[in-house]
Amino acid sequence: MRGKFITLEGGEGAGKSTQARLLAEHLRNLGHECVVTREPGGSPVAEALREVILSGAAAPLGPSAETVLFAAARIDHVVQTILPALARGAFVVCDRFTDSTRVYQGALGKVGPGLIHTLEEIATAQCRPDLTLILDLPAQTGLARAAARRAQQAADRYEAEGLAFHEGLRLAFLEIAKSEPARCKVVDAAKGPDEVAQAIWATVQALLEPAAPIAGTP
Ligand code: T5A
Repeated sequence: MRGKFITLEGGEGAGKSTQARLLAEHLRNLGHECVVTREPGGSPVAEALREVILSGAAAPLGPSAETVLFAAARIDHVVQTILPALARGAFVVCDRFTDSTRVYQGALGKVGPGLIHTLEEIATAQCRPDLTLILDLPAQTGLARAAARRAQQAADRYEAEGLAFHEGLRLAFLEIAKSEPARCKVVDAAKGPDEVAQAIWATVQALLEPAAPIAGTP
């Protein structure tokens, strides 16, 4: 049986990596195989492309070229990491996926929906998340958390954008949640890590339960 594909999305410092780790621990404690991965990255070629993108080296090429690079990384990630794990029946918990492209490059980078959609089709090979958890919190809070974590290190390509950009990200993620309510669940990420983990677990549990039989069927 195919495994379950769960993605975590949201702005900078929303707690995606922290919650991916906590969710994987919980699933493993229950005896499930769980692969934790991330984008950009998650496979050797994609990790190499991550360095290029997040260093800002590709920024002068413009948002469309960056979108192509994210898609190229995703192709390798899906083929090398995600699909094999799902085929084994494992849970895959992924820190960012296609919604980040829709938001960062699409809504904020002004790359047209045609290119975003075409590259998404090519890169995902019909591999869609079963559940997307959108970690929502004020942009300023997320940026403060991200800055505290990186200490003296420089902000990366997108973290360095201004507050208006990050507030725009938040709104764009909430728009996606509104347009795809069956797949996306919004989680209040301003609470403490344990409370956020509990809210996430309540949502993920539904994926573990077998679907109720339809009345009248054998
Ligand atoms: N990108 C990515 C695109 O533009 N397009 C795409 O298609 C894709 C896939 C990735 C960048 O690439 C862009 C988006 C990003 O800018 P990244 O380094 O992976 O870069 O950055 P993020 O995904 O933003 O990850 P961060 O590491 O910044 O944030 P997280 O993972 O959301 O947060 P986390 O868990 O590392 O926590 C940050 C700090 O806050 C603390 C943690 O201990 C940590 O110190 N924390 C909390 N503190 C208080 N309360 C809580 N509930 C907390 N949860 C965590």
